[in-house]
Amino acid sequence: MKGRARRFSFSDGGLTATFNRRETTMEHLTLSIEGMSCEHCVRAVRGRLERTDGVRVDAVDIGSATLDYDPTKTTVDDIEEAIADEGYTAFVAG
Ligand SMILES: [Cu+2]
Repeated sequence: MKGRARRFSFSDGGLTATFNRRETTMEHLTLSIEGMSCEHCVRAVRGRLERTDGVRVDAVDIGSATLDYDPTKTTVDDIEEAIADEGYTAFVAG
């Protein structure tokens, strides 16, 4: 019965899409960051990312950052620009 209910829900595309949006799918992102050289840089980048709407910081190290972001609130470009505002150059790793 459970399986049947789930199947029915999946066959209703509109309803499923609405439900998924409300769930909010976070995207994972790993950035390489040029220009970072010490703990001050780590704090500057971390602080800026934490103030960026829709971003949840996982880790910031010298030269890299990993985070999750809500694509309905921000974009990779916005995140890279925020880091650029702090004076560093970020790009998607990998
Ligand atoms: Cu530094």
